Order: sequence, then structure tokens, then C-alpha cells
Amino acid sequence: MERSLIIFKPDSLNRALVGEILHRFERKGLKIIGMKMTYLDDDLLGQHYFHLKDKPFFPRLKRFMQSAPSIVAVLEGNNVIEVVRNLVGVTRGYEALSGTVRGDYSLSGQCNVIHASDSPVNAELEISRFFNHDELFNYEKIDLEYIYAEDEL
Ligand code: DAT
Ligand code: MG
Repeated sequence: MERSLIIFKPDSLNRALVGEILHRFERKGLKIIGMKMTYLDDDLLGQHYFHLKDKPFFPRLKRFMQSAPSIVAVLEGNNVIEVVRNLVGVTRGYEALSGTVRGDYSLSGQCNVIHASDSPVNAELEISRFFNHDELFNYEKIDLEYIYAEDEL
């Protein structure tokens, strides 16, 4: 099953948007198979944003990404990479369509609340960058038998 890495950026934590955004992914049917809170250090950000390292805005982007912790998560599901990118919307909040996460919650090109992997190759690279094997979980949705079983006294 396909997997995608998402990052709740510092602005989503500061604005208390994590639950609302995660709710959208859960409602869609995507499965959370890993999640943790962490500070993204210089080394991690240098790798994660390698494609932007020569841009003039890179130092400011790094400062923003280190202004608070982030929550990194791995989602699993059918076609999850494209599904999540569509739910997230285009990069700049002021261009993203209403109904998308960035369209609904961001007015900024930099502070756009969430990162989502953009291709299968990058998704696997990003997942291995942020997670060890033992931090990802393979589980089945709970069996109805457990939900409706009477309590054992
Ligand atoms: P995306 O996050 O949609 O994959 P990206 O990979 O091109 O976009 O850029 C990564 C992040 O860098 C983006 O989410 C916000 C920041 N960023 C991109 N272009 C920027 C700009 N012109 N000014 C400030 N921040 C920018
Ligand atoms: Mg990107």
C-alpha cells in the first residue's frame, strides 16, 4: 500500500489546527501508521528542502520551520500521495482553492501549515529520513467483534 509523509508545520501547531487537518485525512479513509513531534534541526531541513537551498528565502524558511516543533506523520492508503496533495492544495495559501487545507487555512506562500510528499520516490526518501522502521505500525482496523462483545466481568 502506498505511503506519504506529512509534516504539520510550526504554524499549524501555533494556530491549533492539527486536529482539524488530521481529521480531514482520517475522514477520507487514510490510515495513520506513524506520528511524532520533533524539532527539525539544520541537518534535517537541509535535506528536506535541498531543492530550495540556494533560494534567497531559504534562511527565513528555516527560521520559520524551527520556530516551534513540528508533527511528522506517515499516512497510508490507495493512491495516498496524490490524494493528500489534492486535499492539501497548491503551495501558496493565497492561490490554493477553497476546500483544500492550504486554501482554507493559509494566506501565505511560506507559512502554509502542512507539507506532503509529492512523488513515490520522494515519499519513501522522506519517510526513511524522519522515521525508523520500528516507529511505523502495521495494524488492521479493529474487528467489530471487539466493539460489540459484552464486557467480561
Ligand atoms: P510544496 O510545499 O507545495 O511541495 P515546494 O516544495 O516548492 O512546495 O516548497 C517547499 C516549501 O518552501 C513551501 O511549502 C513553502 C516554502 N516556499 C516555497 N516557495 C517559497 C517562496 N517563494 N517564499 C517563501 N517560502 C517558499
Ligand atoms: Mg515540495
